Amino acid sequence: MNTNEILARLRAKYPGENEYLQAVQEVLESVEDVYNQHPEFEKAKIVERMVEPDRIFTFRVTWVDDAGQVQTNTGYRVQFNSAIGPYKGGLRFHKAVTPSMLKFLGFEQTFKNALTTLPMGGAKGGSDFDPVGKSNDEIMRFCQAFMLELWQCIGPDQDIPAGDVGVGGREIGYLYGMYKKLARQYNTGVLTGKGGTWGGSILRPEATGFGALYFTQHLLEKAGKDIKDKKIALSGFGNVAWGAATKATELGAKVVAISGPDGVCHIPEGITKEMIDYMLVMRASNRNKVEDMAVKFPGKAFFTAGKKAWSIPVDIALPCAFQNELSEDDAKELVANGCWCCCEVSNMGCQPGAIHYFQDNGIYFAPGKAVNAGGVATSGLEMTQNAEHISWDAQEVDDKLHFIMKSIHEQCVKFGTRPDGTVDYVKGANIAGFMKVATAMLEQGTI
Ligand code: 2IT
Repeated sequence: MNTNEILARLRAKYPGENEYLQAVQEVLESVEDVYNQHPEFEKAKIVERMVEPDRIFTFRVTWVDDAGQVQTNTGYRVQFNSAIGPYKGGLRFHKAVTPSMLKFLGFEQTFKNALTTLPMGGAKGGSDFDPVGKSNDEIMRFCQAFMLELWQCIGPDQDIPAGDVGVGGREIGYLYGMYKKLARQYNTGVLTGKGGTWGGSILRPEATGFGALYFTQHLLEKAGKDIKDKKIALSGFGNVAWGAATKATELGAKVVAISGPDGVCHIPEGITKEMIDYMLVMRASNRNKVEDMAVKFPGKAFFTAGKKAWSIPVDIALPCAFQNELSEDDAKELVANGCWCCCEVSNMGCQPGAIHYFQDNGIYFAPGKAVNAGGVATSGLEMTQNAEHISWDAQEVDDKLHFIMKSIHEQCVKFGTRPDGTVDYVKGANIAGFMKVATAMLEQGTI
């Protein structure tokens, strides 16, 4: 494989699609050596096929706001790869959504889903709809309008969307209600992240954050360290950050910083149960302001405008919000303040310069596609429950999630151990996911 040649071709073909090109570059650089040991991959042009989505649906979404004004957004579903299972991945509602962003996320999803040990292909979808400042009724009307188009593209054995940034349990409820009306079928398996009384997995809301902490625990255990009493900074206050804060606190760590687009909240004594509960209120308000935490808990949480979570001295950094949210400068500031571990929970949360800085300075680093895979893995468990018309209790789901995160960590170690015994988790995760998808593509012929 000539990585540079492939990248040059993609850059010329997709100019300006920087996040997608960044994601592809990282995977190709990781797998190059292994790929070259398999001439059958080269012959079947596996990489050239794998970097292109199978198809992208684009559709207009028109809805009426509370003022009676007609609004139009664009909706997308990128069905990236179905070599090892039906398309699976979240829906993102955010003003910055473009087809290219969803392409990068669908590409990453393909490898992540392969790591979960479950049979799921990769997809991503969403819209440039901005939930900030929208009322509950506006959210509902938008979800209904979005599903008017999306329902034709999805199905329990075809493509199974879920939540992502801006799409949580509430949105999945509205989406499912409209799907059911259009399809005239109670097809529980068509979406995951459903409510507990109508086919949802009892642990799905917590799963991404919980899984991330289980992975972090395995990484620390391999490094001979313990999470107890360690200081943690995390970004965001959505569903993922909430699950991560809950589990980190339960394990005895101290979450001393959370952040939002407006700035950072420093919580010197560590986040409390009341504050963690309040994160849900902040998310549901659609205000998107972390300052609300400091207003609610004066004397305990201190807000600084315009600063990131990475400005607070901690042991462990957990980016939980958005891609490229941690820059090389942020990495330098973290390390200068004593940080020695960064587990990416957001998809591609760290910029390449930050990852290189961490790796070059012996900081433990693990990529989002391994660390956050517990979310989609629990979606996979939800699909199994729906297909079998059964429901597992929280303990059973948590046990399975534990087992999956342990297995993902083992795959990273298997494929990522360097000659000196340390682990390159980026390489390990990429090779493990790649080998599974590439083998399936090869066995299924040239299609
Ligand atoms: O990035 C992700 O893995 C998700 N947004 C969850 C996808 C899913 O299908 O549960």
